[in-house]
Amino acid sequence: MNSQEPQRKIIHIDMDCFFAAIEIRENPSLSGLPIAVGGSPDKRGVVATCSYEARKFGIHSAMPTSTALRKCPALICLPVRMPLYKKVSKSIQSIFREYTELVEPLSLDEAFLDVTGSIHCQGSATLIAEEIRQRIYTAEKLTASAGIAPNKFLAKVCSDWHKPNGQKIITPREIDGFVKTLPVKKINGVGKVTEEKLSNLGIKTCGNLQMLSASFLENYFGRFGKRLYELSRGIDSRPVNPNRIRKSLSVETTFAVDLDLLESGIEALNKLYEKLLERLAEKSTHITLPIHSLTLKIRFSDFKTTTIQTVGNKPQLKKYQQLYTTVWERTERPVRLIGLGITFSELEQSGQLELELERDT
Ligand code: TTP
Ligand code: MG
Repeated sequence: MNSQEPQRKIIHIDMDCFFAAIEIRENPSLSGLPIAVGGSPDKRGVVATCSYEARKFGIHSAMPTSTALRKCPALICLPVRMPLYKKVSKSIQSIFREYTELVEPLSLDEAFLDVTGSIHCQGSATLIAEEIRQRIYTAEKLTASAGIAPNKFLAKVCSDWHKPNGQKIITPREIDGFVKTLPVKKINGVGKVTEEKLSNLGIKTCGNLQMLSASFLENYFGRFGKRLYELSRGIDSRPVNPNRIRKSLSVETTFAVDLDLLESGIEALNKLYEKLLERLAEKSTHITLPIHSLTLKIRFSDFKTTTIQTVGNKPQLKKYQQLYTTVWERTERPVRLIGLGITFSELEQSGQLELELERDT
């Protein structure tokens, strides 16, 4: 970081069990019970979120509702009421904006705030976070957790630390000691695969990670290696960006019955394509970047997921159909979910050749 710049004060706020907490607020008799909000089990829906009582049974976001019910037969499953959650989201965001213009929402229930120059609470970020959480509670009867740190990475890690209804601060002096014991999986972008790769090298904590040189990490992990080098030292210079530009858009659907014919898959894809066009039209006023590629996601009956992508500067049904046919001919396995996506170019990427990328999860 440039030593001329003032030390930044970043707050990351994250609501506790957001959808579930709202449902409990609306119907307090649900309080203390295992509840899940999401798709219904007979339509093969998944859990969007669940209460802490439900989490004790091992239930989590993205788990099929049918699995969740097996784990906890007493689970109360509620449908998603998006308009209600969006209203609450607007309300909390307007509270954030009373403290700073520099608010970067990450989702309906989560945002970064840069309060470096704030005059509120004598400029104390800790007090600002406390006050904001109190204001949210007063206005919405919902609890939030917060992380306060000199950068986004650490603030986000901290907001999880004393969840629910808690907050944690890391001062600049505490960074070195904090990251030493921080598990590498806490780094955003370190998923199961990277965690295992690192574990094979004997690396479990950011402290361990610091022993690897920048050039080794770059050779081993490519561009992400540089980021690992910095984050393991608690360095993150990304600014809080109040006008974050959308980088992708997608729609997906899980079928009531697996699709085991190419024709039925294409038919479903055609329908989904209409939905994609609608979403694109809805969001068009927020989109400022050109389209760069088209993505097809397929989840098979065994839950294996494949994402395949092709370059394109506008949505084209034919291209999605071709991608689907390619994947189908390769595997011919029953399909449980189809997703269609569009990626916008981050930088100028003109002159690129048609390419296909594939990722299996
Ligand atoms: P999260 O903040 O990840 O989860 P949460 O607020 O429910 O719980 P926590 O206390 O651990 O923060 O996500 C916020 C909301 O976004 C969540 O209530 C539901 C929705 N969501 C989905 O719809 N699908 C998902 O896979 C995830 C992770 C969240
Ligand atoms: Mg949350």
